[in-house]
Amino acid sequence: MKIVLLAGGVGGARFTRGLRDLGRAEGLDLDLTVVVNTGDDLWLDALRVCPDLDTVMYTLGGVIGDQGWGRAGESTRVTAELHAYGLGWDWFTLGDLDLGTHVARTELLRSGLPLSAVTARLCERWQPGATLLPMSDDEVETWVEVEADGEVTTIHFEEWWVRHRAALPARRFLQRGVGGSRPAPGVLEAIGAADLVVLPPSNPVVSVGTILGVPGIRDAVRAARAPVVGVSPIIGGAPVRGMADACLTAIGVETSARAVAEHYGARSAGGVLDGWLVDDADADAVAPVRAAGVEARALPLLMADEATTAAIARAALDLGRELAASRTRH
Ligand code: FO1
Repeated sequence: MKIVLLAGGVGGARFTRGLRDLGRAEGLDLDLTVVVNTGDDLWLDALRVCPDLDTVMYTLGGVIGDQGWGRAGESTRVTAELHAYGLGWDWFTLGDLDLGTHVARTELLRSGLPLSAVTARLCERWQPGATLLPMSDDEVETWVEVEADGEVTTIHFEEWWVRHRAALPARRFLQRGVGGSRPAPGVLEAIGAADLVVLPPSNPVVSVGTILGVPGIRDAVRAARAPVVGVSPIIGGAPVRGMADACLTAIGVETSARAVAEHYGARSAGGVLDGWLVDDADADAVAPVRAAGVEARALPLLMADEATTAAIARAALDLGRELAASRTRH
């Protein structure tokens, strides 16, 4: 069964790990492709840093740090040296092991390889059990237009997210370079060949939204023969982690499981969704989401442990199967 996931960082990575492990545990023949957001990417200390690609790669490779990014068992001697020279961002930690990845990636990029080939090369070491594809080989960066001291400026997403903890009200998100960007090789083909497309509980604005903003990807998802099932990143009116609420507010979307489903839109009404999973706390969203043309189910969505995560992955597979069956009946 070919499954394509459009993922950002922690939520998307953890869900994908749960789906992979469910497949292994139950002997399901899952062929997973993760199309990963690269809008968080940045040049720092002359190195290309790809936060979401690394979070997915490290999580599936079993070496993710406890905080959900970077490496387990990390040290920060090199970054301390860089800060001593007044280089880098003193509020953004590049661990020593993590720097190994950034140096390797930058070397491979400078040798002329596209990001998709570099990602495949790095994954040879980590054996993630899924194919990782950047959404594009072209540089696309999310910048945030903010107003500080009465002055409007734009800062890189990571500065807004990490330095300011998304506390500076975002006026707009700008995906620099997205207009001329193309889907990375294999992205459109994977979506077209999929038996199921999943929007895991990643940030709907700056992760999934950025992926869908690459010319061609939204249309490919809308045209997919596979059902498209999303998992709400909002439980009980709040994001599970991160600051997706600050992002949703910035684009005028209410922070609720229902509003995010409506933001993605029903495929039958010009959007991308056929199915939507909400937490039991948001069971009251099921009826209105169904009324909007998206089949919905309520179940525990907090990925607190492997068993719960597996149950959510199972629910996504089941809903996808039901949607596929109902579509063939029409
Ligand atoms: N997040 C933080 O809150 N503080 C950091 O110092 C930090 C460093 C960092 C380094 C590499 C990397 O891949 C991710 C890092 N992150 C850090 C997380 C990052 O902000 C998120 O992974 C995504 O960009 C948002 O989903």
